[in-house]
Amino acid sequence: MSVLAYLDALRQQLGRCLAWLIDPDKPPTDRHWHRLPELQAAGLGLVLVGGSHVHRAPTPDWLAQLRERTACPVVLFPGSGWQLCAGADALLFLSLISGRNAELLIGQQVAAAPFVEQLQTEVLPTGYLLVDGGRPTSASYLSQTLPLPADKPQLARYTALAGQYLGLRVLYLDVGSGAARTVPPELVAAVHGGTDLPVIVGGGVRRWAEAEQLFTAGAQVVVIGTALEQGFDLG
Ligand code: 1GP
Repeated sequence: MSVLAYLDALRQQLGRCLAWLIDPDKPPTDRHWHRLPELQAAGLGLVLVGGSHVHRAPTPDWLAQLRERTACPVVLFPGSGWQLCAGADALLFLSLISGRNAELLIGQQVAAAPFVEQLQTEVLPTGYLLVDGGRPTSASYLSQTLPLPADKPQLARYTALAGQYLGLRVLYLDVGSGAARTVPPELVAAVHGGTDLPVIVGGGVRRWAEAEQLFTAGAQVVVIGTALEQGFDLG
């Protein structure tokens, strides 16, 4: 099954899964691998690799090891074209549709297209919506874009709907890594209820209860990165 078919099936069947975001600058250690069974029992369904501010691209060897150890699809989440690497199951081909920075809407995508063509990896056309998470993050600073206001769920919904009309197949709502708060569940609900696309939500999730709220609001995938580096509490 393709990763897109998997995400579409989650959307249609009201399914949900956790995604573990791995920063290639901080590859997993034994401490993380020991927690893998627990994460899998909690519904780990995807492993994302990448980020907006990383210094090291993944390597094909490293991705191969990851695929051997997890059994979940390994999906690239590249903050820029130089993070592209062969050997993943799929690639989130991102366009920052909440912003008005032409480079991140279409410019870098044009530059990356010849490399993506060579990867022979499933491409997931993904609308990336940066939402205000209470303080500037690497994603907001580096993208030089204004995040969507967290208290304007309809604005987020219409942004997502425009992405759907443009042909995007996946939505990623993000407050950015290490944000002070998560995407508000009301905003997730507006986007989920107002579009037909699978919704990935990430940024600032530190407790299981927060992930549960986002799932209940309509997220198909909740991403956890920083908190897993620091010992996310699944209890
Ligand atoms: C960031 O959505 C991801 O792009 C995950 O954020 O590191 O805060 O979990 P955290």
